[in-house]
Amino acid sequence: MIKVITYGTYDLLHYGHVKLLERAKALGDYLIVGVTSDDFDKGRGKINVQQSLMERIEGVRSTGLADEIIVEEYEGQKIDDIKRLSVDIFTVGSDWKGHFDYLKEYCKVIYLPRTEGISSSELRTEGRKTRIGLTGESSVLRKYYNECSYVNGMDVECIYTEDNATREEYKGLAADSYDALLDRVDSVYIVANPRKHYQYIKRALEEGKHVLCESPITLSENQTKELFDLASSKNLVLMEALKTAYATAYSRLLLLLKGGKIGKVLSVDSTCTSLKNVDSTNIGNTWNSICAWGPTAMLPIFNILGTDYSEVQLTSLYLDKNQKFDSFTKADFQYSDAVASFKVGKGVKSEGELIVTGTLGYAYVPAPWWKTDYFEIRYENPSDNKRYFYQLDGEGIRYEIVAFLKSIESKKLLSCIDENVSEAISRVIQKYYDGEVNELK
Ligand code: C2G
Repeated sequence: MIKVITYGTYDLLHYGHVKLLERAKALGDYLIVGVTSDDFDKGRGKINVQQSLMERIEGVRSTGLADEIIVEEYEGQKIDDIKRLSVDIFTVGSDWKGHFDYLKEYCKVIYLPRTEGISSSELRTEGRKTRIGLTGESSVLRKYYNECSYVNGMDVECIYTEDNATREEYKGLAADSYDALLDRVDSVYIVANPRKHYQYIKRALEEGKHVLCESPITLSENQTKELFDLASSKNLVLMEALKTAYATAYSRLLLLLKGGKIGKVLSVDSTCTSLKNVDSTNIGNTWNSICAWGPTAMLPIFNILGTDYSEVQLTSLYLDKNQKFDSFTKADFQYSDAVASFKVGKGVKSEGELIVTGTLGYAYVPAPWWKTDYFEIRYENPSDNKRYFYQLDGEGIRYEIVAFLKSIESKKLLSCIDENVSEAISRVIQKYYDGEVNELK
């Protein structure tokens, strides 16, 4: 009996896939099809897969061509499978020509003709296409511009910025005003000065546009609530942009903690600082510490302990008190059964780590924890410690844009940040702006 094996994602199964499977089957007597797991695809940069693993397996099964279906989960697995399943022929489409020649040591390798004119990427783009406009003055805008290019269906239509250098850089895309930008798009990404967020978001929602807005959404809890209500009444997506929430390492850490890996959590302590020059001549337009870093630093606190704290105390060092520019803020949260703290700074430096203290052990995420691909769970006995590594592409921004696009498409909020977390972030920031702060002199 000749055993043949082939692999693929098989997203939105189409004629090209079926043809390939038919040709593969014809090479032997028994066909094994390896369907890629979501993690495996993410690891090789295929972040845009639309169907779940189960749906994709079902697609392959429905062709009736596979005698056996397996899941491809890790790099190097093909060699293991070929040996374990006594495979005679490995085959794949000609788009991979030469790529799998290393398998010739274990079995015959055949590249089959690929069907031209059809692909999952085209099908994905057909079903979902949104024209997005980017607005704001921060250099983060550039990162979003670049990351959108990795997401099929998310086309940057235009950019509105008051920053001359950025406008010059994206001359061909520049819109003359925010309203002109809204006229040309279905959705908007906002990274303007946080004081402007409320007006910008409201205007976009009133115009029927979906919104992805950098954290904090607004500087007041009520305004944030009001905007979420407005979005939901108009069936629009309003999503807080906080890339860390989309980093695989971070979301896996949350799952492990929920599963009791370190016992009961007693304390969450996060630090985020940057030493970037703060332009003291343009302080009004510069993001202060609490806005630039506060939301990121609060994210693990609210994700792990919830938003129902009984008290929070803020202590700040001001660079310019009139303009409410803090170069450093420390917050201490009191919960009924736990505590938490964060330290944020601009023009101040500390170790940017995240530590979660539990009754059995602790989680340690090294600096810069907000864009890490790695963490450790540590115990009293170091030989029990475990290290966890994950893939991180585009600092998480890419996955966030995919979630935004999928939310628009499915008309269901697929944000990793619950509304109550966004509201709690705004609540703490409001406290800061209301001046309920101990001041360091
Ligand atoms: N294919 C084809 N014609 C098309 C599209 C795809 O013949 N128009 C083939 C591919 O060459 C591949 C199979 O169909 O052999 C599955 O394609 P994908 O789902 O795109 O999977 P791919 O990323 O090619 O995965 O480990 C994974 C494998 O290396 C291949």
